[in-house]
Amino acid sequence: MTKPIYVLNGPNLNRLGKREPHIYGHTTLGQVEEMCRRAAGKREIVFCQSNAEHEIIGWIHEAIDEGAGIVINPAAFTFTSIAILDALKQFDGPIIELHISNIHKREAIYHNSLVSKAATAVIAGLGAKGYETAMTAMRQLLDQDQV
Ligand code: CA2
Repeated sequence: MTKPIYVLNGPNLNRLGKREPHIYGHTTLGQVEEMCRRAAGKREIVFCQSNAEHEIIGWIHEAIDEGAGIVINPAAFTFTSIAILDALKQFDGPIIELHISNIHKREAIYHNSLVSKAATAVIAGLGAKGYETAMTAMRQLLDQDQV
């Protein structure tokens, strides 16, 4: 059986498309999920969002046991959560860290990602389309490793 790709989303991303469209665009998280499912092709995806750190850690543990790859937009936890970094470090498969906005163009508090230290690759600044790019890249990474 082929293993799924986990697509994990952190705090406030459930509000996507509803507030601050000048930064995050007009696409809702529901539309992002549809986009990811389409881009995943035949591969199953587990798509989740939570405002709670412990839930995201729980899904990372699940991915460690059952998953092929992780695409994660940790939102504000990117810069604060050593717990998420520690969980991701236990994962053997590819990890793509994703941000809708270009975090490096923003205020200094958005510059130092802890999660990047565990990521295989980082995508930032492509808007919601970045999720599609991440799924395509993840499929290629998994195909090349035949996972
Ligand atoms: O650009 C991204 O994807 C971010 O991960 C979004 C986070 C921010 O803390 C990161 O630095 C960059 C914030 C998510 C907030 O989501 C909202 C969505 C709609 C309206 C307001 C906030």
